[in-house]
Amino acid sequence: MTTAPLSADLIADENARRQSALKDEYDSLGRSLQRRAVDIDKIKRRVAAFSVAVPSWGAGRGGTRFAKFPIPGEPTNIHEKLEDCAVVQQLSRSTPRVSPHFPWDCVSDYVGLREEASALGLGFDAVNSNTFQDQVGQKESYRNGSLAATDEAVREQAIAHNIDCIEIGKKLGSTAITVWIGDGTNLPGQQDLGASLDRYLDSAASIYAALPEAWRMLLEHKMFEPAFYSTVVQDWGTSILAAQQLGPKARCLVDLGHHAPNVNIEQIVARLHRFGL
Ligand SMILES: [Mn+2]
Repeated sequence: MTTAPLSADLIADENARRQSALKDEYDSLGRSLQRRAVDIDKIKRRVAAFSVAVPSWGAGRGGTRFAKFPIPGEPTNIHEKLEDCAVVQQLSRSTPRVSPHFPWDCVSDYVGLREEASALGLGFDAVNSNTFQDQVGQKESYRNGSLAATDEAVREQAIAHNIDCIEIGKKLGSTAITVWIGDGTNLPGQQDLGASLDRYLDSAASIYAALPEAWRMLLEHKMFEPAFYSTVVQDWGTSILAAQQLGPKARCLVDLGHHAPNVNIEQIVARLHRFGL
């Protein structure tokens, strides 16, 4: 029994109003594909099997460290975000999972949160850690980096946060953690480019060691931002080197918005796919 926000009757009524036009267009498409010897049912089965996770921060106004312009009715906590994600799932039937972000989505009872999501017809996908901004009451600052920081106490704090996220994910039924760091430099010579990667790899190995069986660690790269001169995990080259060094549970996560102009992102994904990364 689910408690989805939209009533089944409302969706059925709205669907019924569009049914005949949709059928007309679908049948036409089917005939068009048939003339090219393409079976529409075969495509339909593949599309039906495809699903994506909605990031919890995708509900609402978005934005991270940039200015945020409020909109009426935007969700203010994970409970309201789940409701919005449930609406997306009800309307699309292809987004059955939510990818939460911590500490933004922290609650006191994760077993309860999982039940709440389940009642909305949702499950949880990869948990996301956040060491790219300081949180209220946090002991060490990430202003000079996190997993690759020169200060060991900062690295320890960042590692512990990621392991906390894994522990939360276990309660939520997640099987992956996404790690993106904002570590980098603004000027040549500000940091040793080799040593900073070594520190990142050491820290990442500590997180990797805390992964349960069947979990994955998704490494996200980003060319620039917030650093202007160098970013520690700046492209898929560094990402794949890190994934290969960490082990088979590590994979490269490709954010379409994290590359230079004119970069062929499809080709990057094809290359990573070819090597199972
Ligand atoms: Mn991203």
